[in-house]
Amino acid sequence: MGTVDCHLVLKPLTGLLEECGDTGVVVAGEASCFAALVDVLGHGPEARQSAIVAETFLPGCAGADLTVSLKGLHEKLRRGRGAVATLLELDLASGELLVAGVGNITTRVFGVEHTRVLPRDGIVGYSMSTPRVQRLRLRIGDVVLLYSDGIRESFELHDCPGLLAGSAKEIAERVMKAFRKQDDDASCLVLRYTA
Ligand SMILES: [Mn+2]
Repeated sequence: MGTVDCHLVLKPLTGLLEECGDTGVVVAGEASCFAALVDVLGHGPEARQSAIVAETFLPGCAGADLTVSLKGLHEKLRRGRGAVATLLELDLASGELLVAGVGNITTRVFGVEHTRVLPRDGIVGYSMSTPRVQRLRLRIGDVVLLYSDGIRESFELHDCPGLLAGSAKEIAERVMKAFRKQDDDASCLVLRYTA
C-alpha cells in the first residue's frame, strides 16, 4: 500500500490570490487521491470568478469517472472565460494513475522513465473534444508534475539540479522559483507516490 505526498503552489501574476485564475484541488483519501489543476484563460478578478466555480465543483469529483467530471466542469464553466484543466486519480494500493486533460496543462511523470501525458485539444467551457482517460502505473518514488503555461513548458531535470529532491512542497516551490515565466498566473501541483 503506497501513500501520496501532494502539494499545490499558486502564484498569481498580480501577487493577489483573489485575482488568480489558476487553481487546483487535492482530495487525498484512504485508498485513492484525486487531484486537478485548472488554468482559467487570462488572469485577474474575472478569471478568478471561473476559478472559484471550478474550486467549488471539483472536490465532489473525487472517485468519479474523470471523463464525466471534465464534462461536468465544462458545463459549470460555460458562462465564464473558459479554461484548460487536467484531472487525475491515483489508486494508492496499485499505483494506477488515471489522467484526463483538455488544453495545455502539462503533465509529466518522472520515474524510471520520463513520460508526458498528452491532453486533448480544446477549452473547457467553450469547445471541448471528448476527454480521453489515460492509464499509467506509478512505482514507489515516482513524481508527477502538473503545471500551467505560467511555467516554462519544456524544462529538463538538468536545468535545475536536485529538482525532485525532498517533499512535494519543496519540489513545487523549486519548480515555481526556477521556471516561472512572470507573464501569467502560474501553478504547479506535485504528487510523489511513496511507500
Ligand atoms: Mn495561463
